[in-house]
Amino acid sequence: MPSSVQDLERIARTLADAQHCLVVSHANGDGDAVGSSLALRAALLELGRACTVVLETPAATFEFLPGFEAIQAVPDSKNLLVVIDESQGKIGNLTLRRLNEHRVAVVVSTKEGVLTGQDIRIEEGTFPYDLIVALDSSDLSRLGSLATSHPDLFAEVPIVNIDHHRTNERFGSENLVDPQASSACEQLLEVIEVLGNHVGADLLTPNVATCLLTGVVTDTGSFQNSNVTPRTLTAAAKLQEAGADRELIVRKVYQEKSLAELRLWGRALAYLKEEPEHQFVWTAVSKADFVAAQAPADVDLSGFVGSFLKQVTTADFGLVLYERSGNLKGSFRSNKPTVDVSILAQAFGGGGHPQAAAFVIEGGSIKTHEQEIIAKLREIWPATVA
Ligand SMILES: [Mn+2]
Repeated sequence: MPSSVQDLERIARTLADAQHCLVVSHANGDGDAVGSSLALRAALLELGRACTVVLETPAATFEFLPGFEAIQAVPDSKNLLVVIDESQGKIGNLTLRRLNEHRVAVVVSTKEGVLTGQDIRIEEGTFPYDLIVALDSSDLSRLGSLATSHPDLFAEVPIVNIDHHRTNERFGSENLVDPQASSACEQLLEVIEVLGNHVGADLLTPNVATCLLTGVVTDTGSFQNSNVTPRTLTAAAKLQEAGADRELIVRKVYQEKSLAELRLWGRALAYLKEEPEHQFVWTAVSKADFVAAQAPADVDLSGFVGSFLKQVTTADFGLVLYERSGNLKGSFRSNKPTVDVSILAQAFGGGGHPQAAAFVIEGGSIKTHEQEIIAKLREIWPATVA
């Protein structure tokens, strides 16, 4: 169901009421995750609110987006409360005094009666955030280790969940889940417009627009995928009108490739395999390939399936398997509007969209899993009768 005006207004009111928002999205952030997070940050800063973005290993491709340098790997912890019991004496003044390089004292002067150490207690305070916004994430485990390593944060602070994955678990205290949206960025544009109307300010600055257009462009495979609707194109037109730097996005995302990345793609192309009976193509890139190509370990090969394997007209879908951080990652792209690869990714514990989906086998490798994965695909992907 597309979001109703009431849904958008409800989310906008919640955002307007928050003083310090924590924005999170899935690990190994792509253009939609990083773009939507930084767009929301820029809009909230414009509104005079505080905003912290925490992402686990966002793709370095998106370093060009305004605010990327402010992304934190971990959230700020709870503050501490120094609680003073004034029944024996009244506080006159509180000051900070630096004692040496490592020690600072809180100087408490008394204006009436006597205060002693027994009247002072340290208590656990609160998180600095009064709202969490999760973007482009179907469930909290997608955030990487963030939710599991900060369980109190996610239990205590209300969560707004804005996402376009069909499999979204509606984990938020408020949910804006719209599988018909091309991207979280397309949804967020609508939210930011309503928020702007609500507070009487134009929040769609050129920086916000550039971040949002990045997510729309990358999640639609440059407007090639079947998730593009008239609403997507209207969103893109609005963003361009608002000053989005389309040229910068195209250059940084599609044109600038390092020599190492091209060498890696060369190895992936050389290994390309075809399964004619079952109509799919796949390739596998090992850790040794990354080393031989002198490519950084965080190169995201899903772009490779999008650029090359999609061109194989005889295939229903393409798959690239690659080893990253001790795990085996699989990235699917559908080559036909009728082929839903999210079902295939789900068979390996992953998920995604009909046109683009992925899975991770923890501790997996090409050597131990490639044949097993291909055998399973042969089983689940029916051979078409010519
Ligand atoms: Mn997305």
